[in-house]
Amino acid sequence: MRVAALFDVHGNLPALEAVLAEPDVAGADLVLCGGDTVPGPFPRECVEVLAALGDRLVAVHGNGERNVVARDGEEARWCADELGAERLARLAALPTTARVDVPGLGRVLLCHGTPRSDEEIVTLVTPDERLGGILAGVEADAVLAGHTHTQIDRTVAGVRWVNGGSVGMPYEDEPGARWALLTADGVELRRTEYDREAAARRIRRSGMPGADAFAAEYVLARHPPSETAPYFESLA
Ligand SMILES: [Mn+2]
Repeated sequence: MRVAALFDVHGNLPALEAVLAEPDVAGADLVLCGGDTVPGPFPRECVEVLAALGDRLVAVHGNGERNVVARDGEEARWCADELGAERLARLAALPTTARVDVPGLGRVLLCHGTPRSDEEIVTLVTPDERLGGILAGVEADAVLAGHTHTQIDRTVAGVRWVNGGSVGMPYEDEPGARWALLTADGVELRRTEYDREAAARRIRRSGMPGADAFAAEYVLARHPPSETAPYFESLA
Protein backbone atom coordinates (compact mmCIF):
# COMPACT_ATOMS: atom_id res chain seq x y z
CA MET A 1 0.00 0.00 0.00
CA ARG A 2 1.26 3.42 -0.95
CA VAL A 3 -0.13 6.54 0.76
CA ALA A 4 0.89 10.11 -0.05
CA ALA A 5 0.28 12.84 2.53
CA LEU A 6 -0.06 16.46 1.46
CA PHE A 7 -0.48 19.48 3.74
CA ASP A 8 -0.65 23.25 3.46
CA VAL A 9 -0.97 23.68 -0.30
CA HIS A 10 -2.14 27.25 0.33
CA GLY A 11 -3.51 27.70 -3.16
CA ASN A 12 -0.09 27.19 -4.76
CA LEU A 13 -1.37 25.33 -7.82
CA PRO A 14 2.00 24.96 -9.59
CA ALA A 15 3.47 23.27 -6.50
CA LEU A 16 0.42 21.01 -6.13
CA GLU A 17 0.53 20.03 -9.80
CA ALA A 18 4.22 19.10 -9.45
CA VAL A 19 3.55 16.93 -6.41
CA LEU A 20 0.52 15.21 -7.98
CA ALA A 21 2.69 14.39 -11.02
CA GLU A 22 5.19 12.50 -8.86
CA PRO A 23 4.94 8.78 -9.74
CA ASP A 24 4.58 7.89 -6.04
CA VAL A 25 1.64 10.29 -5.73
CA ALA A 26 0.01 9.59 -9.10
CA GLY A 27 0.26 5.88 -8.30
CA ALA A 28 -0.71 6.13 -4.63
CA ASP A 29 -3.60 4.06 -3.31
CA LEU A 30 -4.62 6.96 -1.12
CA VAL A 31 -3.79 10.65 -0.98
CA LEU A 32 -4.20 12.21 2.46
CA CYS A 33 -4.84 15.94 2.46
CA GLY A 34 -4.29 17.49 5.87
CA GLY A 35 -5.83 20.91 5.37
CA ASP A 36 -4.93 24.48 4.45
CA THR A 37 -5.40 23.77 0.77
CA VAL A 38 -6.81 27.30 0.96
CA PRO A 39 -6.48 30.26 1.33
CA GLY A 40 -4.06 31.15 -1.43
CA PRO A 41 -3.86 32.31 -5.04
CA PHE A 42 -5.58 29.39 -6.85
CA PRO A 43 -8.22 28.14 -4.39
CA ARG A 44 -10.76 26.82 -6.91
CA GLU A 45 -8.21 24.97 -9.02
CA CYS A 46 -6.51 23.39 -6.00
CA VAL A 47 -9.80 22.21 -4.49
CA GLU A 48 -10.90 20.78 -7.86
CA VAL A 49 -7.61 19.02 -8.64
CA LEU A 50 -7.77 17.28 -5.27
CA ALA A 51 -11.48 16.46 -5.63
CA ALA A 52 -10.67 14.80 -8.95
CA LEU A 53 -8.82 12.13 -6.97
CA GLY A 54 -12.27 10.86 -6.01
CA ASP A 55 -12.27 7.95 -3.55
CA ARG A 56 -8.48 8.05 -3.37
CA LEU A 57 -8.66 11.32 -1.42
CA VAL A 58 -8.96 11.41 2.38
CA ALA A 59 -9.18 15.03 3.52
CA VAL A 60 -9.55 17.01 6.71
CA HIS A 61 -9.86 20.76 7.18
CA GLY A 62 -7.26 23.15 8.54
CA ASN A 63 -7.63 26.53 10.12
CA GLY A 64 -7.32 27.90 6.57
CA GLU A 65 -10.53 26.23 5.33
CA ARG A 66 -12.26 27.34 8.52
CA ASN A 67 -11.20 30.96 7.96
CA VAL A 68 -12.26 30.92 4.30
CA VAL A 69 -15.66 29.46 5.16
CA ALA A 70 -16.01 32.20 7.83
CA ARG A 71 -14.81 34.85 5.29
CA ASP A 72 -12.35 35.99 7.95
CA GLY A 73 -10.16 38.68 6.35
CA GLU A 74 -9.61 40.08 2.85
CA GLU A 75 -7.72 37.08 1.44
CA ALA A 76 -10.30 34.66 2.89
CA ARG A 77 -13.19 36.68 1.40
CA TRP A 78 -11.53 36.70 -2.02
CA CYS A 79 -11.00 32.93 -1.81
CA ALA A 80 -14.58 32.34 -0.69
CA ASP A 81 -15.87 34.31 -3.68
CA GLU A 82 -13.54 32.35 -6.01
CA LEU A 83 -14.74 29.03 -4.58
CA GLY A 84 -18.48 29.71 -4.66
CA ALA A 85 -21.19 28.26 -2.48
CA GLU A 86 -20.99 24.62 -3.53
CA ARG A 87 -17.23 24.24 -2.99
CA LEU A 88 -17.45 26.21 0.27
CA ALA A 89 -20.11 23.81 1.52
CA ARG A 90 -17.80 20.90 0.71
CA LEU A 91 -14.94 22.54 2.65
CA ALA A 92 -17.25 23.30 5.57
CA ALA A 93 -18.21 19.61 5.70
CA LEU A 94 -14.63 18.33 6.00
CA PRO A 95 -13.87 16.52 9.27
CA THR A 96 -11.21 17.64 11.76
CA THR A 97 -9.49 14.24 11.83
CA ALA A 98 -9.53 11.05 9.77
CA ARG A 99 -8.17 7.56 10.32
CA VAL A 100 -6.36 5.29 7.89
CA ASP A 101 -4.66 1.95 8.48
CA VAL A 102 -1.36 1.59 6.69
CA PRO A 103 0.14 -1.91 6.83
CA GLY A 104 3.54 -1.77 8.51
CA LEU A 105 2.86 1.64 10.02
CA GLY A 106 -0.38 0.86 11.82
CA ARG A 107 -3.23 3.13 12.77
CA VAL A 108 -2.62 6.55 11.28
CA LEU A 109 -4.49 9.60 12.53
CA LEU A 110 -4.63 12.53 10.08
CA CYS A 111 -5.09 16.05 11.40
CA HIS A 112 -4.01 19.61 10.59
CA GLY A 113 -2.43 21.02 13.78
CA THR A 114 -2.90 18.33 16.41
CA PRO A 115 -5.66 15.73 16.90
CA ARG A 116 -7.49 18.13 19.20
CA SER A 117 -7.02 21.43 17.35
CA ASP A 118 -6.53 22.70 13.79
CA GLU A 119 -4.30 25.50 15.05
CA GLU A 120 -2.24 23.99 17.86
CA ILE A 121 1.48 24.27 17.10
CA VAL A 122 4.04 21.45 17.08
CA THR A 123 7.55 22.21 15.81
CA LEU A 124 10.96 20.60 15.49
CA VAL A 125 11.81 22.08 18.88
CA THR A 126 8.61 21.22 20.76
CA PRO A 127 9.75 19.60 24.02
CA ASP A 128 8.94 15.88 24.36
CA GLU A 129 6.92 16.72 27.47
CA ARG A 130 4.55 19.06 25.62
CA LEU A 131 4.20 16.72 22.65
CA GLY A 132 3.59 13.83 25.07
CA GLY A 133 0.72 15.81 26.57
CA ILE A 134 -0.76 16.38 23.12
CA LEU A 135 -0.50 12.66 22.40
CA ALA A 136 -1.96 11.52 25.75
CA GLY A 137 -5.09 9.54 25.07
CA VAL A 138 -4.55 9.55 21.30
CA GLU A 139 -5.19 6.05 20.03
CA ALA A 140 -2.92 5.78 17.04
CA ASP A 141 0.47 4.43 16.07
CA ALA A 142 1.26 7.52 14.04
CA VAL A 143 -0.12 11.05 13.81
CA LEU A 144 0.18 12.82 10.46
CA ALA A 145 -0.01 16.59 10.83
CA GLY A 146 0.88 19.83 9.09
CA HIS A 147 0.19 23.47 9.98
CA THR A 148 3.78 24.54 10.82
CA HIS A 149 5.09 24.02 7.26
CA THR A 150 8.27 22.12 8.26
CA GLN A 151 8.80 18.38 7.94
CA ILE A 152 9.11 16.47 11.21
CA ASP A 153 9.54 12.78 11.99
CA ARG A 154 9.91 11.98 15.66
CA THR A 155 8.55 9.47 18.13
CA VAL A 156 7.27 10.42 21.59
CA ALA A 157 5.58 8.08 24.07
CA GLY A 158 5.54 5.33 21.46
CA VAL A 159 3.63 7.41 18.91
CA ARG A 160 5.26 8.54 15.70
CA TRP A 161 4.67 12.22 14.93
CA VAL A 162 5.09 13.07 11.27
CA ASN A 163 4.65 16.51 9.78
CA GLY A 164 4.58 16.15 6.01
CA GLY A 165 5.74 19.72 5.53
CA SER A 166 4.05 22.16 3.18
CA VAL A 167 3.35 21.69 -0.52
CA GLY A 168 2.89 25.35 -1.28
CA MET A 169 4.53 27.36 1.50
CA PRO A 170 7.45 25.36 2.91
CA TYR A 171 9.70 26.60 5.69
CA GLU A 172 12.79 24.54 4.88
CA ASP A 173 16.49 25.05 4.16
CA GLU A 174 16.09 24.05 0.50
CA PRO A 175 13.31 25.15 -1.86
CA GLY A 176 10.70 22.80 -3.29
CA ALA A 177 7.31 21.38 -2.36
CA ARG A 178 7.24 19.00 0.59
CA TRP A 179 5.07 15.94 1.26
CA ALA A 180 5.31 12.51 2.85
CA LEU A 181 5.11 8.97 1.49
CA LEU A 182 3.85 6.18 3.74
CA THR A 183 4.44 2.55 2.82
CA ALA A 184 5.02 -0.72 4.63
CA ASP A 185 8.71 0.24 4.55
CA GLY A 186 8.05 3.32 6.65
CA VAL A 187 7.76 7.07 6.23
CA GLU A 188 9.71 9.04 3.65
CA LEU A 189 9.79 12.84 3.85
CA ARG A 190 9.87 13.91 0.23
CA ARG A 191 10.73 17.05 -1.72
CA THR A 192 9.55 17.94 -5.23
CA GLU A 193 11.31 20.61 -7.25
CA TYR A 194 9.26 22.85 -9.51
CA ASP A 195 9.84 26.01 -11.50
CA ARG A 196 9.36 28.62 -8.80
CA GLU A 197 10.02 31.59 -11.08
CA ALA A 198 7.23 30.46 -13.41
CA ALA A 199 5.01 29.73 -10.41
CA ALA A 200 5.63 33.23 -9.04
CA ARG A 201 4.61 34.73 -12.39
CA ARG A 202 1.37 32.70 -12.43
CA ILE A 203 0.62 33.64 -8.84
CA ARG A 204 1.14 37.37 -9.50
CA ARG A 205 -1.53 37.11 -12.22
CA SER A 206 -4.01 35.27 -9.99
CA GLY A 207 -5.85 38.37 -8.84
CA MET A 208 -5.60 37.45 -5.16
CA PRO A 209 -5.12 40.48 -2.90
CA GLY A 210 -1.47 40.39 -1.84
CA ALA A 211 -0.49 38.01 -4.66
CA ASP A 212 2.81 39.84 -5.28
CA ALA A 213 3.79 39.54 -1.64
CA PHE A 214 2.72 35.88 -1.58
CA ALA A 215 4.96 35.09 -4.55
CA ALA A 216 7.93 36.97 -3.10
CA GLU A 217 7.58 35.78 0.46
CA TYR A 218 6.42 32.17 0.10
CA VAL A 219 7.51 31.00 -3.35
CA LEU A 220 10.80 32.81 -4.01
CA ALA A 221 12.15 33.56 -0.51
CA ARG A 222 13.50 30.93 1.84
CA HIS A 223 12.52 30.49 5.49
CA PRO A 224 14.94 28.15 7.28
CA PRO A 225 13.42 26.11 10.11
CA SER A 226 16.28 27.21 12.37
CA GLU A 227 14.45 30.57 12.38
CA THR A 228 10.81 29.56 11.96
CA ALA A 229 10.67 26.67 14.44
CA PRO A 230 11.80 28.69 17.51
CA TYR A 231 9.47 31.52 16.44
CA PHE A 232 6.42 29.25 16.13
CA GLU A 233 7.38 27.43 19.30
CA SER A 234 7.36 30.77 21.13
CA LEU A 235 3.72 31.21 20.03
CA ALA A 236 2.69 27.74 21.22
MN1 LIG B 1 -0.99 26.41 6.80
